[in-house]
Amino acid sequence: MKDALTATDPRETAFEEHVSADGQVEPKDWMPEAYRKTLVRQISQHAHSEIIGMQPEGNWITRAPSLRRKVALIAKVQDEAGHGLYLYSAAETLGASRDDMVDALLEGKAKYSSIFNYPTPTWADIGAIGWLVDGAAITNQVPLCRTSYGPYARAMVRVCKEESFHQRQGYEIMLQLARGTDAQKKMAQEALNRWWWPCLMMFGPPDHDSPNSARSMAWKIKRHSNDELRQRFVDQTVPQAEFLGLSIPDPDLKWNEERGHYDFGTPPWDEFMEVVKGNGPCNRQRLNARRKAHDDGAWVREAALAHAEKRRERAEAASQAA
Ligand code: BYC
Repeated sequence: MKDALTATDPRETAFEEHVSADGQVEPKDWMPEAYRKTLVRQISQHAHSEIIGMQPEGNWITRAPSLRRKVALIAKVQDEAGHGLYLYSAAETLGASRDDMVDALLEGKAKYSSIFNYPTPTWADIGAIGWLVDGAAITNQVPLCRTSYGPYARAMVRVCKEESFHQRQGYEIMLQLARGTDAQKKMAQEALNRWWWPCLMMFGPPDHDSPNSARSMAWKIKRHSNDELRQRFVDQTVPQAEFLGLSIPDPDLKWNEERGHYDFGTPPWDEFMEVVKGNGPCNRQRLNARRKAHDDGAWVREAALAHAEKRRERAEAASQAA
């Protein structure tokens, strides 16, 4: 990959200047191949995360404790399917094929967010996902509304609006449990204990171990580094946990007056590496469920193709008759 400073192709120089001046890039604009590839990588991983991310919560739809909770959860999981579809479409504007992206996921070759490989043993886990996982997703995705690639930025605007409803429904579940019986409060605390560190690791490896960050930030695909966003998440979440009366499971968590931020402990990065390699608690289960859903949906794809073919034939016959 050519570095921005040594770019000699005038189109590349113009591209770098455009992006540096906060210009947006649209599908038909010229772009360096490495920029296109980086975007396809990030956007397709993001799409896969939304699609796999339906599973940990989807398996609670039949067990939601009231009709109101069930309706909200169904809507949330449907929103995630929609987010996956906008994102696959955004990647398609870069020339990526949807079939190739889906095959890569089903074959276990594509990455998706580590967070969705953890189990949801209790109803409080659904609260914790909404509060923490969607909270982390918002922290990461609000800056992506200003990412340099137009279709990705526009998809993020709608995604973030929906994520903020998801986050509030999760926090409301936690609030109710935290103000409930001792057993409910214990369930909420245990869910927070399970999700805290995996959520901090959602932001990706530390900056010094993040091979893609420097290039993606120079191209304004990423607007903030992994560590900056992780810190922002900790700073905004600690007061929310205090309001719930729950404790964050980190003995090193402490307000640092001088920095104006919370200091916090080191996430278990060995665990992160294992989860990303496919050895997390639920990786196999998640991929198998996705493969089964894909196979079960074969008839829908066939029916849609047959319908499209019929419409094409009818339109052709009508144009010949005219
Ligand atoms: N899990 O150089 P780095 C959601 C990979 S959806 C797995 O820092 P980058 C939600 C990374 O891909 C959540 N892998 O990478 C959905 C790279 O591998 P490759 C998803 C991870 O791209 C439903 C390698 O590690 N959000 O929130 O500069 C319900 C080195 O990392 C992870 C997005 O996708 C991880 N956590 O930065 C509720 C947002 N972290 O490709 C919620 C968009 C890193 O070199 N994506 N890796 O083999 C991003 O902002 C960036 O891609 C990341 C990583 C910050 C995630």
